[in-house]
Amino acid sequence: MKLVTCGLPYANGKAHIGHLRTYVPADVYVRYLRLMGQDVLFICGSDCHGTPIVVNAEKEGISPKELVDRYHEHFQKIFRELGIEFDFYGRTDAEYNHRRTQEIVKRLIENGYVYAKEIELAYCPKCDRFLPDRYVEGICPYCGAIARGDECDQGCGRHLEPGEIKEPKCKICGSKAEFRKQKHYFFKLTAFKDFLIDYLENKLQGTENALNYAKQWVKSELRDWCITRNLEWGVKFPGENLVVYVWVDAPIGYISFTEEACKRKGLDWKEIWLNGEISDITHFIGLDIVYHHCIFWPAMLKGAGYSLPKAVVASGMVKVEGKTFSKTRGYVVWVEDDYLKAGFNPDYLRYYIVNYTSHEKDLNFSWKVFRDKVNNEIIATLGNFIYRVLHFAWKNFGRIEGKVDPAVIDKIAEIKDKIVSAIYRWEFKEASDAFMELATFGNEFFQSSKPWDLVKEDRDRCMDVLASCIQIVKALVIFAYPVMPKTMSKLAEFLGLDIANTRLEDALKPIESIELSKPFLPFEKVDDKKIEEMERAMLERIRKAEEAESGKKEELIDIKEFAKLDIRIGKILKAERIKGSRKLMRLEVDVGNEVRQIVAGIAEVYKPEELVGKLVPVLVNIKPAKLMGVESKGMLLAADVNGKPVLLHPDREVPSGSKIK
Ligand code: B3M
Ligand code: ZN
Repeated sequence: MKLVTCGLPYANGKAHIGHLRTYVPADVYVRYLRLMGQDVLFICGSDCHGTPIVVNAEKEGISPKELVDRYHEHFQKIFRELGIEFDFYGRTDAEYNHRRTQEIVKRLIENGYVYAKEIELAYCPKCDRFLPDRYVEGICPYCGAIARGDECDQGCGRHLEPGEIKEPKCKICGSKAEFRKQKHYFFKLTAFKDFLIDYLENKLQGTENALNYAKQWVKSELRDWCITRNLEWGVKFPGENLVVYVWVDAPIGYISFTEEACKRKGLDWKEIWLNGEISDITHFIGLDIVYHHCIFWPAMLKGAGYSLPKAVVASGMVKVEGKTFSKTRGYVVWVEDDYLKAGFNPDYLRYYIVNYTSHEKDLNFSWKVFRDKVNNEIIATLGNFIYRVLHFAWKNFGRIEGKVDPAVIDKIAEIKDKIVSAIYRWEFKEASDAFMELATFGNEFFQSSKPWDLVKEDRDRCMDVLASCIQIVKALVIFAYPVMPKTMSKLAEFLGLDIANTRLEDALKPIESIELSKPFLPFEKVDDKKIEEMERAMLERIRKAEEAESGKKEELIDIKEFAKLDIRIGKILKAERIKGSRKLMRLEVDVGNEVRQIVAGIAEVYKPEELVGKLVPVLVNIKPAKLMGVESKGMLLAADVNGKPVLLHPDREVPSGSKIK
């Protein structure tokens, strides 16, 4: 038995095209394997724990469970509609996953791979709580970008350990967090270095993108992982008032879901997960969670004595209309609200995802490309051939009994081999290009055989040509079924083919005799108006997102807030450069009732001698700061012209200390 899994979606928001980028190819893979006669178990489930879920539930004023229930339903519905058929779709907050997680954590403790350590954690004094993961925002200690507590998501992408983040702020109330000590538990990832190097270099298979990243990381930066968190929602860590980190119980879902699936099918899950060193397990994931699957997860399995996965297949990232995928900026395609509600055939999107580019590369979704791929490839090449053949044969004969051209069988065999080879290399584009090649071959065969002439001149010969063409149709239905299951199963039914019990090699078995009824058009064209509508909706969303973004920056304030600024006209009495700084100037400024020392970043533009005697506006009630070790009590106001300051002066002589209102 082979196990195929997909990364578990967080039950935290709706399904979008980024999810499908992993789930569709995985489903296609499983369907092809089954057509090759393999026994496959295909599982997935909702990832129900972690701070994003707790934070979002809190925002909506509902319980985490209520939030999770909602999106768990949603994902199941989306998968059903897109023909992504898991044998079992579980959830990580279910009893079976709590049980398996606790069992594995206990084993890791028994085996000496977990230790306690006192660490300094971000703590919000105002909310009176510790701030795990996404409860805290601050600065990445590695690259200086703004980062979340557990991940530098906008900068270098590194995983951040609790306590690592700099300048932490509470995400709930916005106050400055402090650091407090608390005992937490760590998984000794560093103890697995040699094991991981060997596993990654000699045993693990999968796409190059995943393997290459993992090999680099394991050599450069392996650190022990803190596996406990201060939360209520999650799987309890034995003997403590803590839960395990979501990345502990989420992958363990792969095991507990297998158990549940096997229970229902009368199979033994241990044959997969407790079956010697490497087991026939393939994980389909997104490129952003390679570290978790190629490093953390195998170490955990090894430490607890479970079998290891055989392959990790990582899909490239998604772009939308050429721009980096982003939900907040509007560059997203929501599966339900954008795609399904518009009434498009789900098979079109499946084909697009699989056929746009190789699995490892970035996929760009564009509505115009979508239209072209549907109209020029699916319909013009594949659909047309199928319909033309079936319609012609039905209209002129009804029953087809003829001799299939051996060259046609050879071509089908060649295409079948191409598909098999591509699938074993996770090259889904190659597999789908192969059946399109067969459709092109079919079109040419039909065209050059001129059955419309033969039907008048030589009906037997015409019958043979049609038998060959229908043979190609049958092969196409079988070969394209994994990519377009909805349409192809309808066509299979039309041909009297039991697709659930069909094998790829059945495409080679000559059809002896077939009785046809009136065929249907397998595909519907995508029209330009509809595409324009989709584009307009997307642009509108992007515009709104931009507006919301700039609205945030240009927040309106009232006069009371402005009145808090104490801005006065000051007279510069003295100016000198600060040693060691190109930009900074030390000024002595008379602001009316006192002379202030102010440091201003104007030395690149102004000379000290041209400043003395000048009148300038100064913000006097700004908190004092030290710049290059020199205290500054006040801020000079200036116009910013391409990053360079231009000083402002009153229109006529005014007394220093004049207030600006
Ligand atoms: N829930 C989703 C992600 O980070 C995360 C995957 C878990 S797989 C065990 O893409
Ligand atoms: Zn960073």
